Amino acid sequence: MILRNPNALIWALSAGLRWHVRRSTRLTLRLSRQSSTATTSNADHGLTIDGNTYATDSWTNVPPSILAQYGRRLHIQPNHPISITRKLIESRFPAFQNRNELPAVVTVDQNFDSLGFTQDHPGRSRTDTYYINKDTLLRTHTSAHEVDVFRDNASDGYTISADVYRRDAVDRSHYPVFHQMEGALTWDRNASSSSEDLAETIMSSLKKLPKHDLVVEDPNPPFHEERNPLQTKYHTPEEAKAVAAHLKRSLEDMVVTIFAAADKALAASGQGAQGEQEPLKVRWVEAFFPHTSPSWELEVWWRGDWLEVLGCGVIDQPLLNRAGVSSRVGWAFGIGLERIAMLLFGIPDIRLFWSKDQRFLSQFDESQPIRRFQPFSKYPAAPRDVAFWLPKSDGPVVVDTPASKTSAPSAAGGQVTEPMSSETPSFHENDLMEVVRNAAGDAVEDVSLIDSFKHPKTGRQSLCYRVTYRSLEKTLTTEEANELHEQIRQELVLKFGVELR
Ligand code: FA5
Ligand code: MG
Repeated sequence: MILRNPNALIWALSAGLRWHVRRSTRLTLRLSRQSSTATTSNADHGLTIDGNTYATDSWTNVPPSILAQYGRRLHIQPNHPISITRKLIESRFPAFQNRNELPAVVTVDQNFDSLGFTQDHPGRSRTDTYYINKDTLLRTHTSAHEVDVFRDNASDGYTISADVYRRDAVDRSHYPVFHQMEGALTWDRNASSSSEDLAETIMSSLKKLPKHDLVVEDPNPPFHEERNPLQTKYHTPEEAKAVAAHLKRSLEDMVVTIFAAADKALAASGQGAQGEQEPLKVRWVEAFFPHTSPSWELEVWWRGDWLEVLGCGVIDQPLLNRAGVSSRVGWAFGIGLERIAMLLFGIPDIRLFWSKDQRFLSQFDESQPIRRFQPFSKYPAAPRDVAFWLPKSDGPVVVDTPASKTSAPSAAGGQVTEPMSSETPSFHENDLMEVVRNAAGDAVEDVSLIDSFKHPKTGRQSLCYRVTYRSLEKTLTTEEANELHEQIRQELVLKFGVELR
């Protein structure tokens, strides 16, 4: 059975035992992990993050490997490609207020409730989200701050850039810590004499946006009763259409700007003519977020596949009401800064952003035009497979999660349809990903399911994952790869009771 609905409670081990396992994992960590003074963890005394100590409880699942990465603030590091990308996007929204220092520890209310996430939304599960305790977590998206910033009502438009945290798949475009930028623009209904007047105001502001000649695939209707509904209680069709048109054009303009810069960099590097870059292709696909309706995702054609770069939509009106700005109407988006930076600079692997290697860092200079990243090394890959029988159980098995797929469910919404609630999975792939990350950290480039098989007689399920080891810093010896792999195999037995094959 292959399904994807992670409404899960997987932490089968008691909290105490879990911490024990985690702590011993940390002690045996062999690959370089950034150490950070921003955090300390202690099973008995709670977790201290940015000087605040939080009690831990049975919900706690944030591991030392994540805390070790806390506090780097790559999005505001001068000359870091994430920061350069942020500034370039901000420059397309010159009238917006930019908020770039909001702390990562938020409440369940901020991250989920305030945005209208249902109680059974998969994003809330501990398979998808890093909890500090049952009320407190590491934000999974910058939307966690929307209601607070709307409540401030300091400007019509704003951006929020920040580090966000997700228990997610492992591959070249997914990392458990990454950076998002939220952007929102609202209009005050009270400044217009009528609904028609409001729609017209928005349309005339749209006409002032820069034009582009990008080919955009957008077969979607402005809204769809079942798939992507208009908020009929609050918006007229004309209002929603105007907001959506303004939103899409603004984001297309941003993408065009990014790619113009990327193209220039490519040409300057001498790879322009017959380089890897194909003509820019983008498309809009329908999406679902609890905090917008209708909603879309924007995808860009990248290295032979559609890569999702952002989610967006017409802001849920009850959300604005909760923020005390019920007369405002508008749009919001959330974009993955790593994904954009990878396109912009030609950075092939998301792990590189965390590198402290001068061969990486010295290539970026915010006072200069964007320059193409020159790979300084490519160490050999060491693939190792792990095959195992799952323990017998009636619960669903969640595998083949959409690491590189588009329009996937995620810790922040984003799926095409509203998530269905389901039983607790007996095995969730994200837990395997976490075991791999804690044991081998950045030495792993990719983890993929390569075989899934149900025994016709016994009904037992067998899974096989390929873990591709490849360090960005050195050649891993056969022994090193074997040792990491063995540690992972043993931990799968210890944690999930699997039987190795
Ligand atoms: C969200 O996080 C929504 N909060 C976005 C949003 C904001 C929608 C405002 C509507 C209004 P999503 O889970 O799709 O949506 O993530 C947004 C973007 O973050 C993705 O398009 C992708 O670019 C990036 N992203 C998601 N997961 C990862 C990951 N593990 N590593 C790197 N980038 C990621
Ligand atoms: Mg998404």
